[in-house]
Amino acid sequence: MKFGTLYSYWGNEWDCNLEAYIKLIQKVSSIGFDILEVSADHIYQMSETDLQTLNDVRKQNGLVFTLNSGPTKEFDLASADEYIRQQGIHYYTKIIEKMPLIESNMLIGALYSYWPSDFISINKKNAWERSINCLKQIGKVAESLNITIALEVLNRNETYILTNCEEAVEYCKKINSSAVKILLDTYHMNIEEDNIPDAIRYAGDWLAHLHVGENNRKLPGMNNTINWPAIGQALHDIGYDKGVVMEPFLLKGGSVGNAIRVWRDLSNNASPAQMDEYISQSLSFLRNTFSIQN
Ligand SMILES: [Mn+2]
Repeated sequence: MKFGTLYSYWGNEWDCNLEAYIKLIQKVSSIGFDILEVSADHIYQMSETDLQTLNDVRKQNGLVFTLNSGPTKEFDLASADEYIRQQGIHYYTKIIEKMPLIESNMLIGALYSYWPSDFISINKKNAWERSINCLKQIGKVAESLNITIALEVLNRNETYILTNCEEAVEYCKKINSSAVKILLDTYHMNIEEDNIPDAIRYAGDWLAHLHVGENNRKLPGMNNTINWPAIGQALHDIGYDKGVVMEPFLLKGGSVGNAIRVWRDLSNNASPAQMDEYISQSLSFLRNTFSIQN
């Protein structure tokens, strides 16, 4: 397995420019991670020159990138508006076409709609049909470039499209693309699944990416509300050798705190050095826990 973290752990804002990414690459590599999960939208916005610089620094530091998309409503692949769906197809096609420049082969997130859902207009059957048709087209582009799209299963408060592993597998079977798989996230699973390890075993080869976090999105091992050894066992049972990426959110405020609904400090007022120490400990914890097999 390869271990990583989302880029936003140390800050309050989603924004991150090239200079900030370069510092993050160096920090995340020095902590011992294999993966830095970056914003798919930042990659979409960056020039080819900047992407080449980003890729050079990535290579020097021995990391791989995975791309995390939190899609906005203007690119909603489930929209009843044909124009919006076409905009979405165009957007994801552009991102996928840029991914070889940074040698990344994993695009993840709730690409089937937008995030978080406002639940204003809901017809799940129609939303499935529309988004499945769009993802068939995007899947073909991804197939041609050897890129995997891992659709994230969320909880009921953030989407109505995919809220557990079973329906995500059903949805992917309808897309029927070798490039389109699923992403499970322990934070969302803890709300929706009857049994988290069993859901991982049910996903089997459909599982292309795993997000890890405690019940309140603290770092894995910080409060052990999640049964990490049982998850490690389930990952071994399915022969999982792909990404395990933390999505920790400890800081309140800013665009990140507001989007994630962090209304109090969860870091125990940590200094920057303590934030580094927390995530370093969590990485050791996960590596140890997930390396144990029966
Ligand atoms: Mn997630």
